[in-house]
Amino acid sequence: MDIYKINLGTDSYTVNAVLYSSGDQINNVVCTLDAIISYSTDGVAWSEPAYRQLTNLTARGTLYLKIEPNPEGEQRKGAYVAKIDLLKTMAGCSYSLPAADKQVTQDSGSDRITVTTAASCAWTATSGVAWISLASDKITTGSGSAAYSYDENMALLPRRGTIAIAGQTYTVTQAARPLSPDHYEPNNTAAQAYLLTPVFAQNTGAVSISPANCDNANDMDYYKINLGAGYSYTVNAALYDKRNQINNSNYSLYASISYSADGATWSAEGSELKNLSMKEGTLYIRIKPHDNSAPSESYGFYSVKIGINTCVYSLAKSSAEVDGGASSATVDITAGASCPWTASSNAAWITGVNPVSGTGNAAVTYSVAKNTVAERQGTLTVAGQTFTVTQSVVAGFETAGTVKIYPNPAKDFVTIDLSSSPENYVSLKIVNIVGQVLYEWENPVRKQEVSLKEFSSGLYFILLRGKEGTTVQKLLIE
Ligand SMILES: [Ca+2]
Repeated sequence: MDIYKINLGTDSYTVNAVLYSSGDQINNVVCTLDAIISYSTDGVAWSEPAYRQLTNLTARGTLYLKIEPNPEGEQRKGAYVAKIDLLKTMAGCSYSLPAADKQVTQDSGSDRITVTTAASCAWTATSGVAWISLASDKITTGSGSAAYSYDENMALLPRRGTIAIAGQTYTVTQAARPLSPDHYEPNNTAAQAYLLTPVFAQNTGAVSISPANCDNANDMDYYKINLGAGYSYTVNAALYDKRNQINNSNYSLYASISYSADGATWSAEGSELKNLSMKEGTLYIRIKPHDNSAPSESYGFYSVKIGINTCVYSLAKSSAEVDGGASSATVDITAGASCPWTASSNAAWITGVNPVSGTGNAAVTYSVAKNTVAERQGTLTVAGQTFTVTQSVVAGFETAGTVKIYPNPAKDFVTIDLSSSPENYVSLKIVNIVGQVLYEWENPVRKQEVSLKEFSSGLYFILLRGKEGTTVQKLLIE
């Protein structure tokens, strides 16, 4: 628990403290703690706790405020915000307000409260509930008015909120939302599914279902979206209901959502649709009561917010040229944040593709093996596109691809095998690093074992002279 104190001195103050906690927001800060607030004038005896507001306390001396987790709350740790208004009591000030009980409809709206007082008399207004917001928290001096707005009531019961204003309590009563079949009805089967038409801006589409309801425990609501040909899609749907409120809403239905690509086979029921990968065709969405035997939450209002990304994938380039040595390289994918892709090699010499799948922008790494034979091409399939790798042959002395020389490094002898080489060579020479010829074989064919007993250890070159030129292979003698 957190205890704060304010030293007020000998003057008398009117104090209003507003607590923002879970489900409640101030300036787009989402407070996560389910909290209560109480006060004390001596730090020993505490008031009954309030969930939202301490209204129009009269205090002097030291005022203590205590904020602690609601012992019956679901979120017993987290963040909160409290705002405290202190207004010095001014002798001779009286404030007159209109009739203190305002009736409003279930829809959102706004109004203002007029306060009449003497020119030197100050006053403030604070809301006691999350669904009523004051336009300003400034102190007004003299007559004036306090503008406020209220959210729509999505529940089947009326609700009552208070505004502490000029030392008085003003009450706003908001009507219940009558439960009758919503404007999407009849949509009780897949065949009757209500066609939603998302509005697209570039690659992102959005559509909302609101206000909607299950008007009885057996009401199932079907919707559909046509996804055009030529693209793949990622679909997300947030379901707002009794367990997942948004912006101080008070939906009363506890709902579940599922989807189908054919209107017949349905996914498991859940609380949202997350990153569905869809092809062209019809996406069906179904909302129904989570538990149709649960009294009080098996019917009522909900809303759904659907976002669709048309997945377009591009690669930074469509091909790469690499040299003959073993190496690694990357290819950059550009894709929407939730758009899934895969990457794989179509060539045995291109390996180590990493990562092999992902979503959104990424760099995919691949490795190529050393190429001693001839220039070659292979492909990767990355995000559905073909990426071509052209690899040259290793340069220099390692080009005698079809000539087998083993062991290498060699010790007492080396076997030179030309039997699988298509070329007829003129000569084969073993030379040391200064070019001295230490072994020569005229018109070499098939296979020869060469004794290395006379060779000291070190690096040598095997020169194979053919009709087109000379190739070189290194030989290491241990
Ligand atoms: Ca319905």
